[in-house]
Amino acid sequence: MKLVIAVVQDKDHRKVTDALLEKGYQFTIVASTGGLLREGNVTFLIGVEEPQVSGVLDVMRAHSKTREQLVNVFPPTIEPIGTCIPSPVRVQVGGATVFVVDVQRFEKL
Ligand code: 2BA
Repeated sequence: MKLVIAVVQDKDHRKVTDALLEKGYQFTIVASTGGLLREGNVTFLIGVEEPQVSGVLDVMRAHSKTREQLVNVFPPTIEPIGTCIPSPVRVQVGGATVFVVDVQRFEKL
């Protein structure tokens, strides 16, 4: 068995949820926050047998969009706090960031 861990942008999570349900996958949704942007995203935990992994990845590909976002980067400075000017940098976010890990044991107790 495999566990697919997929981080999806907030804007895409409903479409991904609907598509996973439609295809009959079982999953858990965890509210999460990106370390860089500090914005809400959604992490899906999807337990599947190995042959189903590619179907899950197809859903992620089909429903998670790549977007550009501006992030403020504060330059390292010796100026007093409050006097440095953040410079906005464009980063590309998404589609989905996906990890596929082996499940050693799966039980419903
Ligand atoms: P964030 O951490 O908010 O990152 C947003 C985007 O900023 C990333 O998009 C990436 O383009 C850029 N970024 C983040 N950290 C970076 C770094 N150290 N160097 C260069 N660019 C960086 P995505 O790659 O599409 O990631 C979207 C979200 O997926 C991330 O939100 C984070 O919540 C999660 N994620 C990505 N990679 C991860 C990893 N290796 N481990 C755990 N979570 C990850």
